[in-house]
Amino acid sequence: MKKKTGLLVMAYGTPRSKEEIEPYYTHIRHGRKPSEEALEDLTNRYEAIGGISPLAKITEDQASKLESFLNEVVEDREFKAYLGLKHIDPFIEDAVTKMKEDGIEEAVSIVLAPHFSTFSVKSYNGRAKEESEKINGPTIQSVESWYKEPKFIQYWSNQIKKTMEQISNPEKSCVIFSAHSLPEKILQNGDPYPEQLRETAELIAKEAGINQYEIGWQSEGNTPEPWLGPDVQDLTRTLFENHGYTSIVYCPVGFVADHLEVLFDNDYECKVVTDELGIDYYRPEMPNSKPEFIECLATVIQKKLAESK
Ligand code: FEC
Repeated sequence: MKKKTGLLVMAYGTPRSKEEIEPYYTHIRHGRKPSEEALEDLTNRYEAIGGISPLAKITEDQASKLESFLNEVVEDREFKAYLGLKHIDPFIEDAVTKMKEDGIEEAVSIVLAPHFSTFSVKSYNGRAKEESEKINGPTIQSVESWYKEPKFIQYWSNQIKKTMEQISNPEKSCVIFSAHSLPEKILQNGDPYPEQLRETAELIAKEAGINQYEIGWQSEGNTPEPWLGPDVQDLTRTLFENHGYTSIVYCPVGFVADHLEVLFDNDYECKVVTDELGIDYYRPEMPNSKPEFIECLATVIQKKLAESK
């Protein structure tokens, strides 16, 4: 008999309509309503990428394809996927409750973000475990990070190689690997986030055979405290001034889907800078639910489950 296994897929979440932008933003701000001005600014950014983000659909697709793939390749388990979101329903807690209602006793969880940080993955996993303990729910084995999974490295190195073929003088190009910035205070407690991004970048660069690459941070929050830098836009200017690069290849490897932080912060904001400098902008395709990425996530899950055998 196959062992029924809950597959808890956790992700950031996004508003599914214009009306949901305010409650979503309020949740991100820990319950504090955004000002009219901040709300308008965010609404305008969603407008600029087509009204709402494609993220909701992509996340659902990633979860259901991962469930199907795992059910094809793992013989002794029957996986059922549950989507648990950080800032909008179905929340992480809802997913854990649903697993319990469905009689799931054992689950494995993964966050759709490769790098661990106390701000992100730790809080996703913590919320899932806390809810499960509260309701005497399923035991959850949580993947903590998967930033150096060879299939993930392979995905991005293939994308970079493909992009480089489109560039007429690749020797004058530079790749920027980036992730979402976080407040600098995370460093005080030795958060591994920046080091993990550096490792991802080194592994991809090696596999893709590129020497000119840098690490940047993007999408920083609107607060007075210092955030991890350099910001990708500032970095673009510095690289141009110091090296005269004629094209920049943006690889937002801290994200796994087309969403606001990529479609606006990279494809619009970074492109404004490259246009101003008169250089070329490239941004390889995001993993979304491409088969090779689903296979990558499945491998990460299988490795996690093998640890407890
Ligand atoms: O709707 C979409 O298409 C985009 C969804 C989205 C993703 C995402 C990923 C990450 N964030 C991370 C950290 C922070 C911190 C703050 C923060 C703020 C926002 C705001 C929006 C937003 N984030 Fe996000 N993030 C996405 C969307 N994020 C909208 C609010 C407006 C703005 O600042 O732009 C600051 C919160 C605060 O004030 O306390 C910190 C991290 C990730 C990547 C890991 C993950 O996916 O969990 C880290 C997708």
